[in-house]
Amino acid sequence: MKTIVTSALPYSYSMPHLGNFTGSVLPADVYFKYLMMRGEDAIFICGSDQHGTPIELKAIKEKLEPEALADLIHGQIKDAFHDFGCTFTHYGKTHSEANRRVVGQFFDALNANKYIVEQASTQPYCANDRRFLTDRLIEGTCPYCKSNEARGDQCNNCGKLLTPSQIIDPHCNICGKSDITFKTVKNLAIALDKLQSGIKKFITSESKNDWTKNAVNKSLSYVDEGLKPRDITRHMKWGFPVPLKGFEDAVFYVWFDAILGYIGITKEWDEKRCDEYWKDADTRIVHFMGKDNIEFHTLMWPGVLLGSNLGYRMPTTIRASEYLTSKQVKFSKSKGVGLTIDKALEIMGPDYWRFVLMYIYPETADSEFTIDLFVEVVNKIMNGKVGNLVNRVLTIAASNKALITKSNPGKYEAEVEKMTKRYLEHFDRFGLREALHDLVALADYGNELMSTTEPWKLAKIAAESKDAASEFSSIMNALIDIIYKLGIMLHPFAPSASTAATSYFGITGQPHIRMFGTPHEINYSMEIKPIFGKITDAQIEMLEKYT
Ligand code: B3M
Ligand code: ZN
Repeated sequence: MKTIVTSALPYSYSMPHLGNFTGSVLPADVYFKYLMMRGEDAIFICGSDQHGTPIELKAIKEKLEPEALADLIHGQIKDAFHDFGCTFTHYGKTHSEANRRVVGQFFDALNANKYIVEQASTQPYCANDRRFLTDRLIEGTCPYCKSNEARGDQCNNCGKLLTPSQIIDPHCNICGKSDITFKTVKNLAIALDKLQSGIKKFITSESKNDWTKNAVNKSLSYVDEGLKPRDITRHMKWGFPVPLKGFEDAVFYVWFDAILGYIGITKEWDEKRCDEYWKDADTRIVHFMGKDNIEFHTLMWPGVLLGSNLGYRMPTTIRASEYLTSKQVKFSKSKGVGLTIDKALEIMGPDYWRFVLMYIYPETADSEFTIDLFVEVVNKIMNGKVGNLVNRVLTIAASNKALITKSNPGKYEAEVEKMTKRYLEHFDRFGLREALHDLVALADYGNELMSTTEPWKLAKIAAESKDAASEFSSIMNALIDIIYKLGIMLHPFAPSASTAATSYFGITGQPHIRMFGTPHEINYSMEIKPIFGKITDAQIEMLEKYT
């Protein structure tokens, strides 16, 4: 079986912040690393979402071509993900020749299959700026939840899809004025109404594959309300031109070519292997995203795939995270301020962020990031529980190596095995945060074993007492086994610390789950160094700058 893992494609108008990263790229990378440890045939696809109004606007402001700006930021984002230890099979972009071809091919197929309809819609027009206001350019009050966070396409607060005319008290996001009139324009739309029964069938059958609850509930409630044709073109300049007479002034709507970007980016990676993955009946497709991206992946995307009927696989698993929020530290992508991922790495190395963010990962409910929590997880858990255990076991073992003899699995091994099994089971059902907590539980078990049995005391009397010697050896075998396994289990979460910990056992490169069961011995010639450190006051001060 093949697996395609994707993360929602970050908009390349500004650097993602920690909340964005935790919502999709990080869990996707953690899961992909797990699949690699399992030796699965998997690829990890992501890239920059380069079209859309915000980039066009920012380009106008910065007097750049939108493409030049989008490529510039794309490069910066790509570098930051690399620095974060993310191992994409390919990190591409949506404004590529490969994606342009994919979009054209799907559009033609949808059109030939009669799923493209013309829709006249009234579009907001700002008389002051003399332009149509797309998506994010119009803001106002949401007709459903009455928050003032409604945008042209979606409410930021309740997540409902919107059309601009539904917005109450709209204003223009460029000039801030309410000098808005609605003019009639023609757009092309995908007839989701005609695809409704297929989409519903898809949701009901595929959601059995570990979809997050929010994804199932939201998708079903939209389908039950009844789907409507959804525009796939926009009257603006930046984007892929629409290859149809009468639409020379329009481009494809950013979501249409972004969602197809999953295929376009895979083509950009490898034209031939793309189809080997996407068209194989045995391929599993796992999409990670934030909860605000659900509808696009569970309604529009399957609609595009079903309606085009080009033989590409439908999504298998939808993993939509809740939000990582922070009242204390600033997270804002649209404003481009706050703790962005590149800035975060100037403070602490990638392992610390990855571990902490997954430790509080908003898997089933929003989760709040605070500096205190960050400090606590780094100091008490990473360094205090995991790092110290690895260090102490290595040190005690190194100074008493003659006393440690290979023994049969003792009473502790069964417990250790149960704990690693739990980690694997959680991972297999996408319980990423739980898997990390299982890892910490194993470290707790090791620490408890150490403090209740005090092996260093046994070592001292081992010369006189045969019982103490054998007890020491059996405890040390268990502890060594624990730190060996912890080293492997750390890989998806803290890859560098995992490399450091497993290197004491002669493992070079990426660890593998099957190594759990292989014999392992400490390489005593290596210098013992801590795998994690504590956060310093200077680092805390740097973090506080973002409050
Ligand atoms: N660019 C992500 C966002 O809403 C959006 C995802 C596209 S996934 C095809 O920030
Ligand atoms: Zn305006």
